[in-house]
Amino acid sequence: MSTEASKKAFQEAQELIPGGVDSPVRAFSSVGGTPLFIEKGEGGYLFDIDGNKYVDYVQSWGPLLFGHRDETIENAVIDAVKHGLSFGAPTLAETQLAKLVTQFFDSIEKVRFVSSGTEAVMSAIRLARGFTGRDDIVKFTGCYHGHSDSLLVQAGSGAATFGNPSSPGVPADFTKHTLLAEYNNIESVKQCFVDSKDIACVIIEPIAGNMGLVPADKEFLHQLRQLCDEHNTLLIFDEVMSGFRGSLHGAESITGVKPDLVTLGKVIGGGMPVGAFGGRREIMAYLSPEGPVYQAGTLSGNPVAMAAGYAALTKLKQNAKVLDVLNARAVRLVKGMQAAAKEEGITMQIDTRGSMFGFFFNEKPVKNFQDATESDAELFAKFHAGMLSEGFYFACSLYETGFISTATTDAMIEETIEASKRVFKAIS
Ligand code: KE4
Repeated sequence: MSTEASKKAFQEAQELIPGGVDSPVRAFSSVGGTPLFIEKGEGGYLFDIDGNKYVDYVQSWGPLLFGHRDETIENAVIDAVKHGLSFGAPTLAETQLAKLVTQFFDSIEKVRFVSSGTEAVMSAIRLARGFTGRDDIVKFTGCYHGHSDSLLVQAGSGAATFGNPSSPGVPADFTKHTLLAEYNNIESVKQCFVDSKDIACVIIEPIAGNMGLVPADKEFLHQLRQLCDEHNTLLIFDEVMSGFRGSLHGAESITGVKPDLVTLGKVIGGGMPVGAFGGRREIMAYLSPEGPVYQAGTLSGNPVAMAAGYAALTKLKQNAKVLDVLNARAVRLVKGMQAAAKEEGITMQIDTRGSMFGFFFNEKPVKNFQDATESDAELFAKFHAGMLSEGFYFACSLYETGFISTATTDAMIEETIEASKRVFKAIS
């Protein structure tokens, strides 16, 4: 399999774009090798500019629940484009998508659309601070909520829960209001409420997908809800990745824990740039122009993006069991690969939620970020490279999640398992 054209394209791109990519994870830094430059996608397949074909388990990091070039979504976009690309004025498309989103999520009574998950989370945090009149927020180590300043935080020194910037360019002042807790550890959250009496919100990925796939324990989420209620602190579920991927009606529908605000993205844009945040009517009423908390965006609610998202969610509304079907395939895939790994003496921790799947090369179950960091990253890199050479495109970091789309056939799953047998034999 030649990737000469990608190698040449990557060199050229690096002259003009930092790292040759427009988002860091795409650079293959943690797995090595050259990122593939993609020519096109068709159904469950990606094709690179060298003409190689891959079964796609990344699906643009989640948005493409219906695979590449889904006919319904593509036609909706083409029709929308023929009416114009953008108006900067309200359109019926926004109200239509808002109606669908609020129908799917009980906790979302009103919603605001933006152009990315980062923008959705940044805005939801500002709204929570404005609504409560408090400044501090709590996030969990290992959860990723986009790249807004107050969320680019790493654990502070020692037992202190207050975070430090995880990136240059973020002033310490911008992160001194961000406290860090440990995922699935309610005692660490209680400590935050000791260290601060001014917590506006706790934000969590209820099905974490950015430390690998690590779902929160149901009991932990119930305790989190109770703790937030005791302190009049808002609970924000960041479902930018897990929304419509882990469940159709939100993590609240599988855990029984109702958040105050939810952030969404990816699937709700059908592959086009859409983010959203929504929640209780009384909270959303604080958002400009109805309320005092400012938030805005030139391309927010873009009619072409709304059309793609509406087509995608309408397909979901017509196919309520789709995630059950995709979960069966996800389970088959990870169990098949786990068995293949075991044949070669390799231990693989596996998990799935809906159309999401994850695995770690780790001797023990992964319950938080610390556990995830103890996984074998070197073996992951070898697995990734081996599967790529066999024509299977997995996420290029062990801290990501894999996805099954409606275009990922049973045959593809079986071919993937067979290829993994060859790869595990080669790398063990
Ligand atoms: P975006 O700004 O990338 O649209 O969304 C940020 C975001 C917010 N919240 C969660 C739970 C997310 O997973 C994300 C983005 N996810 C990553 C994949 N792990 C996007 C891929 C990338 O950064 O290129």
